[in-house]
Amino acid sequence: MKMFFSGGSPFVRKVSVVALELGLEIEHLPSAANPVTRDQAIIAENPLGQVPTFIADDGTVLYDSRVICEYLDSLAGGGKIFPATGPARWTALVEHSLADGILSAALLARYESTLRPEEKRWDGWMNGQMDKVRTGLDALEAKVEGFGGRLDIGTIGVGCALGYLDFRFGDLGWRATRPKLAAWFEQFGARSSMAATVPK
Ligand SMILES: N[C@@H](CCC(=O)N[C@@H](CS)C(=O)NCC(=O)O)C(=O)O
Repeated sequence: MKMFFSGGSPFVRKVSVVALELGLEIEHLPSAANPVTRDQAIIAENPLGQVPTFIADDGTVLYDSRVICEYLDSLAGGGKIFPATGPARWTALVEHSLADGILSAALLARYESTLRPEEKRWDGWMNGQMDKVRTGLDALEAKVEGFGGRLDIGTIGVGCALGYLDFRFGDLGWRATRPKLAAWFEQFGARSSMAATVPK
């Protein structure tokens, strides 16, 4: 199994954490994913040119991170990271969507401030994306007591989203008004799968 990899991508990190938790090994393929310059090696496999893009042992190409994570879970027998049925499944999937939504907004904000030429930047756009991050974090603060010691695609997604905010938005200060989320992340981030994948 191989995956186009970027050490700074929170979506790649999510796949890596799932693989580690399931005891699966994925070879890393170098990548230069970028929405402006675009990586033709990835595009040859995935027209969206994004990481993570995954190539299974039988050559099947999978994207995006949601599909790859579910595939890995199925390789490990299923129902381990994605609860198979019932309320636990829908809870985890909605948390996963919320975490990915926070990440998508944060990533768009980052592209705005690092890729877009300064004279073309639009504060309203940036503020809207960062407000999405804030309202998403507030919702997580309200939900986090329900996380308990759960390890599933919901909690892994949230852990990777918080890790990305610490990595790229260190001055956001999200912990100040979200003490329960901060306490949960302190513990969850200490898992060996999370410690082994901290972005550099
Ligand atoms: N929905 C995708 C999002 C992946 C994504 O946005 N990856 C970023 C890196 S963090 C990327 O490849 N950006 C380059 C691009 O969008 O062209 C997933 O869950 O895998």
